[in-house]
Amino acid sequence: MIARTKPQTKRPNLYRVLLLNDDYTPMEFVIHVLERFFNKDREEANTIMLHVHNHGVGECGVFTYEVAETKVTQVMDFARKHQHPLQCVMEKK
Ligand code: TYC
Repeated sequence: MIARTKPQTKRPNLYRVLLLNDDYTPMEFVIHVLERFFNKDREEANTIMLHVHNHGVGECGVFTYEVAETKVTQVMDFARKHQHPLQCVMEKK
């Protein structure tokens, strides 16, 4: 019998975390979310926020499943706490 070995490295599934546009969440709040939960500097946060504002959806980062799920929960809890309708979702890459 010839023993075969599979290549050992398997890449984890990755998930995009996305912010969705709405008409009510203040731009400044979205920038703060991007700084606080996605470690963006002010300039990049502003760019992403404007992209979402203009295109309806935008990527905040790419993570493994558990990390992505945690980010979504943190953002949704934070938005709810401040009574903003901001929506954050994840999708498989
Ligand atoms: N459209 C919002 C406004 O004009 C700003 C906004 C940007 C809201 C990004 C949500 O994910 C969002 N105040």
